Amino acid sequence: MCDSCGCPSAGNLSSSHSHDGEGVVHTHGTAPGRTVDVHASLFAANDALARINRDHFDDAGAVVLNLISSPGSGKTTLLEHTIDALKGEISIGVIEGDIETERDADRIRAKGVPAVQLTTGGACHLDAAMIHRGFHLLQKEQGGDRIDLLFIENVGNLVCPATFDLGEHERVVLVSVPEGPDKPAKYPKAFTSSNTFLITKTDLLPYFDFPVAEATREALQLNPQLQVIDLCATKGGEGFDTWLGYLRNLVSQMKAGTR
Ligand SMILES: Nc1nc2c(ncn2[C@@H]2O[C@H](COP(=O)(O)OP(=O)(O)OP(=O)(O)O)[C@@H](O)[C@H]2O)c(=O)[nH]1
Ligand SMILES: [Mg+2]
Ligand SMILES: [Zn+2]
Ligand SMILES: [Zn+2]
Repeated sequence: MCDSCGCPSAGNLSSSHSHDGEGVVHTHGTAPGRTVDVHASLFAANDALARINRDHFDDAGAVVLNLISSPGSGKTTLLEHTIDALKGEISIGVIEGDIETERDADRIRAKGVPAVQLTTGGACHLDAAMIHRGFHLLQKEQGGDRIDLLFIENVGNLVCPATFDLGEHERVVLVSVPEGPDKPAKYPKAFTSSNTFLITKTDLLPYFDFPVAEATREALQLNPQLQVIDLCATKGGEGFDTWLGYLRNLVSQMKAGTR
């Protein structure tokens, strides 16, 4: 998938070798058994920067969530409605990741919340270095005002973003009802590496074959620690309230120093 970023992908792998997803990638055209450990250092460098990011976030007292999903699962829409619901209560900032355009950051700014748009120019994920830059830009834009809750909206992609630690405190994976219930089984790393699984666009359940209980069961089989919330961002309701409660709880824990 990812020629520009060199993430582990089927195209990089020899079919005769397994791949652990941790950065050991086989080169094209080499004889079976010859491997080049070209990505271990890339991931080690990313992880080192992610630790620095986490220290920055802790020092600033900001809880940071990394949202990952396929394109169009409803990440920005969820943020827009979350901002509306928490305005005046929790100070929010957003770092947006896309391959091109400022559009998602513009949508967030239209809600009166500071946003930094990172455009990757081709790479299909954000990495810790981009977030380090983005966080300092956001702090500058805030002019020293505190951010309690920082959302990172990753590039729409269920594969590469799961492999890059950004230094976030919580990783949230979204699957929308029209995408189908088989995504946990097909894209396991996104679910094994996440804390929370949001099933979005539940207003569309009458029109799609999406057994929520089955998708939840498959996700929990992969990761029993996952918190699963099904919600509709646009119409609100019980699931959306659960999401807001989850965010409020994270912010309270951060302020109390219990996380
Ligand atoms: N019916 C319904 N549509 C929704 C809901 N949430 C988002 N949408 C629609 O889904 C489409 C994509 O929403 P976005 O929020 O832009 O999705 P995204 O995940 O941010 O997309 P990328 O940034 O491109 O990855 C838009 O047309 C939204 O109006 C929902 O709860 N119900
Ligand atoms: Mg978006
Ligand atoms: Zn990538
Ligand atoms: Zn720094």
